[in-house]
Amino acid sequence: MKNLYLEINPEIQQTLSEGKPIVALESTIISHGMPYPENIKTAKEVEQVVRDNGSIPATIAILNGIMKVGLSENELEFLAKSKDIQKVSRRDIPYIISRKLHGATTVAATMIISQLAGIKVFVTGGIGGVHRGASETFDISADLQELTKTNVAVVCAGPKAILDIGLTIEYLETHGVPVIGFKTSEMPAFYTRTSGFSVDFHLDTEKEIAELLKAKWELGLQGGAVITNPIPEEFEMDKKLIDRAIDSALNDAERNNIAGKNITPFLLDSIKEVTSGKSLISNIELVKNNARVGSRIACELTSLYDED
Ligand code: PSU
Ligand code: MN
Repeated sequence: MKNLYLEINPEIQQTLSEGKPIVALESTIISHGMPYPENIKTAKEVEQVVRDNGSIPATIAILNGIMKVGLSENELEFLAKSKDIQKVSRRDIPYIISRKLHGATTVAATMIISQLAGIKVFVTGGIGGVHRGASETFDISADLQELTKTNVAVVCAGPKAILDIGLTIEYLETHGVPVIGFKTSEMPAFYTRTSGFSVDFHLDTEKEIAELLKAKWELGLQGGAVITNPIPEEFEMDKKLIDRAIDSALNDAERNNIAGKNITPFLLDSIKEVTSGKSLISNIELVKNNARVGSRIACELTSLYDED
């Protein structure tokens, strides 16, 4: 049956039917993760990096209540500029659709829509996780739950250090989500290449990662995988600077009573201010780096399925 809520653009439709590689991209990072015009510039560049590495990019969002897979330049521009775009996670999808509103999709929502479209690899900057102080606030991103049940691999630069990385790892372990380090044994922390925590599995090639994913899904082991790809050294931030920025951002958030879905965008913006824009540059570069690796993983995965 045709899904009337889902619209896949012709290029993606064609690529899907040919069984060629596709990489999904999220839109919260555009609407709520970066300011204009850096957001639109980055969105376009990231799509280009995906193409340059062999896959077709499918940026995902909800527009006028329709889940769109693959956006036009005008649609990207709209997401980057308009103030009318809500941040949409799993919980928010039915409301945004039934009210025919616009939504930028988080990691969780983008995974759901990717799976509906038949896309297996998804690239973002950082995943949500267990927030610091979660034992009091219960603030655990819906991204983690999604990874336990939706069969999409997420390529990221690790959880941001604004989170409790140790608890995020514990949560993923409990729920059986493999965390892979691409060419690293240490969990990267978004702005920095290290965190002091280990990943579960260190793999050095995109092909090995594709083989792990294929084995997981052929065995019917439900859920995704987190592929962590450290920020390139030249764009890594000074640990002291970023730690100070995070502490100040967290204090700011508390003083302003920011909670729920507003906290991640608030912290990102506050960190950008405190680091005089340095964090934004790192953020842009790490997403492009993830796009390169994700695109190659998608290619390897397609070749593995072609061999069957
Ligand atoms: N990490 C970033 N930039 C972002 C986000 C995470 O570096 O914009 C977004 C992603 O869309 C992620 C969401 O899914 O924040 C998590 O929000 P929450 O913690 O409210 O679930
Ligand atoms: Mn939250």
